Amino acid sequence: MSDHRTRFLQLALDADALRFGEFTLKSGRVSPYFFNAGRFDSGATLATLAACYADAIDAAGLEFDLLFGPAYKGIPLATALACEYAGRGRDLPLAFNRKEAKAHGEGGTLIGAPLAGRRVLVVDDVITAGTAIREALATIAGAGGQVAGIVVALDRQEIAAEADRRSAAQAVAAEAGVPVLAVAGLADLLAFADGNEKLAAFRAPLLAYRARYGVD
Ligand code: OMP
Repeated sequence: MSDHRTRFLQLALDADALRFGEFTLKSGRVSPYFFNAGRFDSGATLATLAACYADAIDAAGLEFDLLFGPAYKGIPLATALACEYAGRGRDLPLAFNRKEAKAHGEGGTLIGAPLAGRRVLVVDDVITAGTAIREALATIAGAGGQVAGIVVALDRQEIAAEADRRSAAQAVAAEAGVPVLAVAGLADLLAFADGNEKLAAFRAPLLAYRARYGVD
């Protein structure tokens, strides 16, 4: 497993961003694990996380010229990533949206650098069925941006529906014609759990969940 995957999974465990038990997802599925990116709640954890994102993006060789963080969880993630790239000598424009349009002041739902004519990299926390990502793609298209790719910390690698055995990430990538990258996926989590005594008890429920909802 590549270094940024292991670093990310260890960080997520240490920050309690990755938890095991019984969780009902947005899709209604009951999952034995949950990833809560809201737990990356300090400067140091966000900086470490951003370095993992940047390593995953650079390893994929993706080309883009603006970072977009969908509200809400994508906002600190894209911001931290912009700071990480600045530290690596690349000053990238940054934009994000608000969920409720503002009727006064500057108005609208978009904040930050203009998207028009730019190759946009969407930075979000997790992809399950792809609903949140599809909303972000519509926002970017509406603002005249060109989506260059999507990066999430965790790809849960789940089928979107019984009729379509592709993962949501695969379906979104095909629809949008751009890569969907992840720092780590469920397969990496299982490999990580293999060598980790504390996670040994969670392996069986994770495998059962993957057998039910995971990509083939
Ligand atoms: P999709 O829109 O189905 O891709 O799910 C992404 C959203 O699900 C995230 O933005 C979260 O609101 C939520 N979520 C998590 O945060 N962590 C998980 O491990 C799973 C989910 C989820 O509900 O599927």
